[in-house]
Amino acid sequence: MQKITDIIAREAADSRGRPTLSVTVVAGEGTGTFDVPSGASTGSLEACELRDVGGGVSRAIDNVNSLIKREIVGMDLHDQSKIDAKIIALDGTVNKSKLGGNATIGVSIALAKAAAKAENIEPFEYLRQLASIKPSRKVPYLYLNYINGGKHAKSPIAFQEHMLVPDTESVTEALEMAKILEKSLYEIVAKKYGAEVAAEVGDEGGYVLPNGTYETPFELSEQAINESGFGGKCFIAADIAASSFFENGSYVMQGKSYSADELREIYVSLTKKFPILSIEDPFFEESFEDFAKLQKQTDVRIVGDDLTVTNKSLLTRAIGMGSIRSVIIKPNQIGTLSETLDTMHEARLRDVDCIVSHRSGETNDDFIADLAFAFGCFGLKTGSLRKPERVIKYKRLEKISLMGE
Ligand code: 2PG
Ligand code: MG
Repeated sequence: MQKITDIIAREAADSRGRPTLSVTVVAGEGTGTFDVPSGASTGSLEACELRDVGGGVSRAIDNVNSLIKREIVGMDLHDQSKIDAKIIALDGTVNKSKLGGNATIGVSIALAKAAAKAENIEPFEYLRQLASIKPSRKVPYLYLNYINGGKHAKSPIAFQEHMLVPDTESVTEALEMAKILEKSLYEIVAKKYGAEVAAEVGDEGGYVLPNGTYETPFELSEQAINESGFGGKCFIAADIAASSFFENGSYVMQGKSYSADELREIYVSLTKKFPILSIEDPFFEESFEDFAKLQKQTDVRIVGDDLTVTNKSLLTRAIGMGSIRSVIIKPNQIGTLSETLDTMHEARLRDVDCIVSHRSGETNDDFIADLAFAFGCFGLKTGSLRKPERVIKYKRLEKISLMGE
């Protein structure tokens, strides 16, 4: 037994410059820190991110430094599930609104990192001791977000993310391809919109288009793939984040209203035109049936994010209704590592693939790369190579994918 001797939360800044928590768990030689990320297009059933009236996180920090610390200090560092259960009980709400999901996930992941350190193993190795989850791939696909829209950029493009997904099992090769694709996309955007526009960077490091239709990002992505010589070797993936433009029962893009059926037709036509691997959150977050209708009509994998918020019961519902073939995994959506692993386990039992994801407000923490690699997840979605807090995660994935080779 290795007793936890201290837990400390401090204030840090995320990639948008907003306050967030940095939580450290200490147990002798084992010290682990997790810097908590923060979403912008959040699902309404996500774990609550506790913020002060002015947007700070002092209440969440106090909860770690007093309430949680009081309960957890003295417990065994390796009792991840017991400690998470204790935190859940201490919170006592359905959405971690008492302690704050940002406080609880901070402690929960810092704990796992400290335990890995104490054992002198990598976090991905420790994660494999905590759960056994059926792999989808040897190494996750890189979901590189190169054109930002929706709530992540000042752009009329309603769809939030347009990603390039190199079709390879080598992270090194995928990153090499990404650099070439990025250069080519830069030239395409600069030629079409000017160098100033090409220099702009959205929340996740993507280009920000000043005009165009919902089809434009797909056209530019395909052009970049072809001009880079990667035709047939690189997919396109999209996160629509449709809840962000759902108004009074319809979807409003650039002043025009669309019904769910009309939007579905748009997706089907896009999948026929472009090499699309997956479409995330194509409809409002409560529209399980619309997701299912689309999934029935296409071979392209439909992905739940705001729909499922890393919550096992919502995932079970989505699977039962045939709404999705893949699910986004974001630990801070549910608030503890044990619940995250439980949801991932359930997904793989039912043959749904997991795509581990960052948040639009990120930190330099690279834990999600370990999470995606540990269980051979289908994908790691963490922005573009144009922002350092995203690059860190891809580089970590590359490093651990090469260990033992
Ligand atoms: C998403 C995420 C990450 P946010 O919708 O998938 O890309 O965005 O963190 O703003 O919820
Ligand atoms: Mg999403």
